[in-house]
Amino acid sequence: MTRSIPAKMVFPAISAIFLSLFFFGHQVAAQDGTAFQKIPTVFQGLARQLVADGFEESKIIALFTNDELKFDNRIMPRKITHDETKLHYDIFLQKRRIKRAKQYIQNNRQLLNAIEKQYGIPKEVKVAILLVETDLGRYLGSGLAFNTLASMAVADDFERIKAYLPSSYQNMSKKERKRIEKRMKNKATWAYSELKSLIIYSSLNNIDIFSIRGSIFGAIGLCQFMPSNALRFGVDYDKDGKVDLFSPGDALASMANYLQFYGWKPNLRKKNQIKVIKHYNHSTPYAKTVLEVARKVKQI
Ligand SMILES: [Ca+2]
Repeated sequence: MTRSIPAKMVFPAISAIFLSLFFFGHQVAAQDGTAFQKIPTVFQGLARQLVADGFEESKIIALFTNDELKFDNRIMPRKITHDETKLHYDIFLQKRRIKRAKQYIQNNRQLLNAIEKQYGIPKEVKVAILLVETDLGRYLGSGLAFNTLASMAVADDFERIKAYLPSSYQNMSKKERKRIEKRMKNKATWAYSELKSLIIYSSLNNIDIFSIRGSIFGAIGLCQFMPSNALRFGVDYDKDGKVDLFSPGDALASMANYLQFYGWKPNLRKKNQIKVIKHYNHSTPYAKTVLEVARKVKQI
């Protein structure tokens, strides 16, 4: 999952496009609020906030009255209790996975070589990331990114999610509870920002937002970008007019663009390669696994 960037860093050009797509003083046509009553109660405040932040009211109401919309109480507890150090990266070094990664390179050699030539990131590194992130596109998440991010954005009330936290969280000290509450608020704010990026991404690229699957934390596509990164680093590699992170060309070029931005260059020492990959996922075991998979894949 790529680490997201602060909203203020999103390119001004994107903001300009965003403005032209979503503003135009649509608030002038704002309805009297009765339309909001059709939105599930848990999401009404969020929908109003999006409109207050400039999104077109009719579009927001359409999103939040869609049949696919679902609130999931389990998202925030998962985010709060997620422990990167407990993930087992060893499974990605299994022979059968390495074999499939090699096969993936064989099947997509032309595309991978062209992207490697353009961005300078070895194809084995990109395919290793693809393997670790989505098992080469086999696992793209079971939920819809919109539902995940919207559910996280409204879950800033401890009492609302308390019942869904593990038993070890049920009898916390006051100090610990305060820490968790603060963390929840930060995550909810982060999810709100990513939700806005997702709405803009789907609109800019003319992709139905309710067709976009995401990880349990809202990362999307073969490359598992957070939506803010999809906006900032997404590349329309196959030139079909949209950045579709579920298509191999766009996803791999976007990934290469991201790694290049964060400092990947030829002949980089291993410790610096690790540094760059940690921008993708802030975990040393993750970065080391990616490089080890790449090394094994490269072996003939
Ligand atoms: Ca494209």
